[in-house]
Amino acid sequence: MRGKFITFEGPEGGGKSTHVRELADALRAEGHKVLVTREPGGTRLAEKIRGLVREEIEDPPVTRSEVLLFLASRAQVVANVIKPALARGEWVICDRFADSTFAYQGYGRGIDVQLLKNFNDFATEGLVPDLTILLDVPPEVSRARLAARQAATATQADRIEQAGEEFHRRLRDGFLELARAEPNRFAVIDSSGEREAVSAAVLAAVQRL
Ligand code: T5A
Repeated sequence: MRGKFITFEGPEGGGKSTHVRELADALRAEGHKVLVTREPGGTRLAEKIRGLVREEIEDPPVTRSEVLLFLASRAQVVANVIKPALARGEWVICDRFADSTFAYQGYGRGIDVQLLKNFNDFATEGLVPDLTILLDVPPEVSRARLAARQAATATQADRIEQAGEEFHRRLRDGFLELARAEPNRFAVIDSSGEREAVSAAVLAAVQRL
């Protein structure tokens, strides 16, 4: 039997990486075989693309190149990692997937979302998650968490994190609009509260699946 495909989406600092790890542990404890991956990334080539899109460089990608880089990364991880694992009957949890392209490059950068959906279908051969967990946080919470993490780890905001406040507001609204359009696929969880409460809401959404 084909495995289940779950994606985590949302603005930066929403707790995706944290809750991806916690959900994977919980599913493994129930005896499921779970593969965790992320976007951009998840294969050798896709991890190199991750470096390219996040790096501060003199000639940053123009928006159209940025789209193509994310899609190239997605095509690699879908073909070489996600689809084979699902075919083996494993559960796959992916930290970001297609909705990030629609939110960041579509609502955020202004590329036509329908055009992005068509390109995305080409990259994924039509693969759609069984469940998408949208960890929603307002920009103030997102900024505060990222600042705290940067201070703790002595790191800097990457190229996309540095995009302005208006951009981050648009992409958050974009995520919420995507969720409203597909209520059966999305579970929207307020991730500004306590971590334990968010974990419980994530587990409840997966239980329904
Ligand atoms: N991108 C990606 C696109 O533009 N288009 C695309 O198509 C794709 C796929 C990827 C970047 O690329 C962009 C989006 C991104 O800008 P990334 O590393 O995946 O980069 O980006 P982020 O989503 O920014 O990853 P983060 O690690 O910053 O955010 P997470 O994973 O949402 O958050 P997490 O779990 O690391 O938590 C952040 C901090 O908050 C704390 C954690 O301990 C951590 O310190 N935290 C909480 N604190 C209080 N209460 C809670 N409930 C908390 N949950 C977590």
